[in-house]
Amino acid sequence: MLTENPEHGETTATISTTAAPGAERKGLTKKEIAADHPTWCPGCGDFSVLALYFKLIEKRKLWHEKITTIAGIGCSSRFPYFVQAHGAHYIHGRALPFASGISLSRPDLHVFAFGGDGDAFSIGGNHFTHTARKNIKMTYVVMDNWVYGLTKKQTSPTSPLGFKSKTDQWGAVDYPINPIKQALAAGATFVARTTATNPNHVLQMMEAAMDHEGFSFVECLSECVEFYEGAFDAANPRKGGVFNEIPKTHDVTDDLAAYKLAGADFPGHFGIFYKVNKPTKNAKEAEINRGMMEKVKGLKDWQILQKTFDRMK
Ligand SMILES: Cc1ncc(C[n+]2csc(CCOP(=O)(O)OP(=O)(O)O)c2C)c(N)n1
Ligand code: SF4
Ligand SMILES: [Mg+2]
Repeated sequence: MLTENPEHGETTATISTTAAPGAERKGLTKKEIAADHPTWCPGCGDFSVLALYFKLIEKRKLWHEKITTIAGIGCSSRFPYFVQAHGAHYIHGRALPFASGISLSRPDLHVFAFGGDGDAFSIGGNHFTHTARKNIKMTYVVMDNWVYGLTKKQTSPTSPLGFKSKTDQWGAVDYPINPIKQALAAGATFVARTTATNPNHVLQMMEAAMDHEGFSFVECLSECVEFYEGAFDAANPRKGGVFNEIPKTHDVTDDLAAYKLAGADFPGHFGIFYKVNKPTKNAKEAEINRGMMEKVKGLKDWQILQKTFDRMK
């Protein structure tokens, strides 16, 4: 159908992202969304995240051309290969700038970025901070396994003290970062935590993140069975651990309370730590664009160029 593009004031052919009652198009089936066979090790936590992403697409009736799946480099970042939709397996640590460009230029798309703890907080640490503070609309799911999986066991920024790896043969000596605190301090407007062993909760967090108007960050514990087996057993009731949801009394608009909650010893809490509504960079840029379009209304391209040159004289 033809609709007015609210961001640019143009008339473009667009298709609504959700099927209205009686609409001809049906939601996608898992078969239609799944691409390649995942090449992860059997038992890797990332399988669960992928399965729940498919479920989200199915449940929310998102269509191929309305989703984009971006990732950096790492085992977890192979994600877009396995999704039958637009996306990119981009550069290590650079998923967010790439996803930002898409989000800002294509307001009609749902932009999802996936990646690992190394990708997000080591090489991509700067991009994480700036994407969060700019409040660019997208959902970023970090599959945190506390290790560099793809490169076969190096210490990551979330590896706990004492973790023995190829880069810390005598045990990690550097203090790990806390992804939730990091996201809060950077200015993310939606901050949540979940674990791949609790599928219902993962889906719940991904849905809430997708519905958030702004930068939504979800830390998802996802075990690397090859290089950090048992890392998250303490958060898994099936392995004798506990899954503690954030208390119902927690005020999600209180950043200090969220910060305090995030400081609990592992396994800590799961759920939404923080959620506030703040204008996005997308909305602010769209406003500037609207103003500029108004100024040049009715002018031909060469006349706009001439105006620019005149200003430069
Ligand atoms: C610029 C650059 N530096 C280093 C690498 C090597 N490298 C690839 S993936 C990776 C770390 C992956 O760890 P993480 O992001 O936690 O993902 P995981 O494999 O654990 O899912 C590294 C160091 C690279 N590909 N590019
Ligand atoms: S190495 Fe670890 S993170 Fe990578 S696929 Fe295997 S289990 Fe998953
Ligand atoms: Mg990792």
